[in-house]
Amino acid sequence: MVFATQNEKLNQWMNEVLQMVRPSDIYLCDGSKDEYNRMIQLLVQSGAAIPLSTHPNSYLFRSDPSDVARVEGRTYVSYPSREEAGPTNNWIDPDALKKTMSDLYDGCMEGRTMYVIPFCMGPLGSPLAKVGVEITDSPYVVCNMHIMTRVGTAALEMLGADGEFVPCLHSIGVPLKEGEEDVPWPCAPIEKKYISHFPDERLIWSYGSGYGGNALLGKKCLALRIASVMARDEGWMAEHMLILRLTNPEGRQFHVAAAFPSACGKTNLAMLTPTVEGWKCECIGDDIAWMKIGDDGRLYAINPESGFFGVAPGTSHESNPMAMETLKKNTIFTNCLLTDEGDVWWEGMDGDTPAHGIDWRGLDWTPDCDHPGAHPNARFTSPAAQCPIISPDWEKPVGVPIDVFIFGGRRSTVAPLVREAFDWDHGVFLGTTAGSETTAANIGAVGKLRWDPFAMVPFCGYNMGDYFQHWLNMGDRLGENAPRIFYINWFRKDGDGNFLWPGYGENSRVLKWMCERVDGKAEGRETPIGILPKEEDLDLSGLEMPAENLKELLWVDADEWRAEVPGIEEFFNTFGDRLPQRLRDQLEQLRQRLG
Ligand code: GTP
Ligand code: SPV
Ligand code: MN
Repeated sequence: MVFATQNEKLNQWMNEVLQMVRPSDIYLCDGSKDEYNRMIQLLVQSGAAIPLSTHPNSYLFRSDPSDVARVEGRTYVSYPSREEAGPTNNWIDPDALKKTMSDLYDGCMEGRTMYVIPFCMGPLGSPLAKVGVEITDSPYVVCNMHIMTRVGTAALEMLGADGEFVPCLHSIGVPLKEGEEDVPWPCAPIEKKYISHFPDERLIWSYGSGYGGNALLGKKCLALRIASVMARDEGWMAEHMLILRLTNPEGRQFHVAAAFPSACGKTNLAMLTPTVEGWKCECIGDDIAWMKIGDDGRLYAINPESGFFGVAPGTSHESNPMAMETLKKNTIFTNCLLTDEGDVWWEGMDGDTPAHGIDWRGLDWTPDCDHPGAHPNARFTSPAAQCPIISPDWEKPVGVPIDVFIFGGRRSTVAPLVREAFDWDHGVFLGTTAGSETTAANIGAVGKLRWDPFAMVPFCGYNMGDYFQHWLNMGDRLGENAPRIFYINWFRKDGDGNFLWPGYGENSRVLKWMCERVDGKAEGRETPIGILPKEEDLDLSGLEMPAENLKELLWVDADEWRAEVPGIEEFFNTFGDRLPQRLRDQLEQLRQRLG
């Protein structure tokens, strides 16, 4: 052992890994700026990082074309019994999976440095925070973890001599033999990639990918898949949700947590610039919420992360000015286009399209190329503290009290702009039956409608039938203090394929209606699928929108909804007797309301 920490369990685990992966060097991260800069310099020298002339202390990386997004097809939740993983997760028996992966890990860090990254998810000292330790052979991962989590000495201090941590083992899976040349983005072929979770042991093993949620193990692996299991066992919630604070013209604050599937608008909503007069938005988090019932019986949320790993394409001064400000400096860009001026560019950015650039694959690109210059899942990694509208309370250890939950997804038809659930059980039913068209955030087909309950299908670490029950249980415990539940769809399209709703900052109009509902100031209109705003309930002042668009956005077509019911029933049946009866009852009630 080259070094040891105060924590015996950690020392033991580091030793085990060391013997298995056999690196040429080992390094314990302290989390300092100096360490970050040294690591980046290493990456610049190797050619993996390209310094940008337009953004101070910012760098562009290009991944291998096979390693551009999460790989849900290679992501496993491993329990002794398949039943515990449930129908929405890939499953391999833990002994078999460990055997396969141990063989892959055997000597996998030869010729490389093994970095040990102690990190904290959640504000340091928060009663909701959890410590993890990631071991990786990717300096790119180290730099990203520096931004996305609280890395280093402070996390080790929190861990102390006998604290608990989640061990997160990561390797890109490309040992370097003596004299062998490295490539800018080493990774293993798809069939050797494994993103594995052993929830009973609170253990994560990831192999073969260097990208995003496959490799930054504090994010989806720890803060969602493993944390969802801890949350079930300990009586709290770990959700794929943004957190924001709205303040109305009278100064009353509302806290909103919203779950949309990947690349469906969380970062955009979290940094909303309201277009309705007098309303203010502050950002608390853009991807993950950990929530616990406080002493006053209300539900309090923290953001376990400290940075944004945001989708670049579509981000502009027009759509998300606060994100554009956030990423001006100290940012890592991955798979964007490099302009001839040394700037980054992506599709959907405002201003002129560059006449020439180097695309995300490293090839010459001009606007008449038949492929995008930036990969559709190109991302920026930026410190949350740099967001101009980050809430002064974003690191408050106890979190913020949630008033409103929003579920939603990307559906070009059927689902209206917004509706409110009749009550908690109906809200859980809406979350359970969330459907969305797939996006580039996962490797696979894009634009295919799939069920994505609570936007958690890729991220729930146990049988989702039990997860639905956990939601019902939380509602029972919260009672009168439970947040109100809404369901939105910003993505409904007209016959020509144009979005009917302008979206982005204009979404504040919908949020305003929700807050008025919470305050008992807006009446609404009962329909079989929930409470919708009457046309005049939405504040549309200053918005130019054809009247027929609004009609269509708030239209509930009973025939279309009746046609949804058998699909829901079929989906429910995949959970067998793990599906709570209360949700079957909800489906029956919907059927009856539809007549
Ligand atoms: P993950 O980081 O993958 O979890 O995604 P996310 O949910 O944070 O999605 P994000 O906010 O990055 O949005 C992804 C895409 O949706 C971008 O291309 C946005 O431009 C687009 N988008 C976001 N909000 C809206 C909206 O209100 N209307 C429309 N039409 N598009 C939107
Ligand atoms: C998502 O896909 O939901 C993301 C990006 O937030 S990743 O970190 O790659 O999972
Ligand atoms: Mn996400």
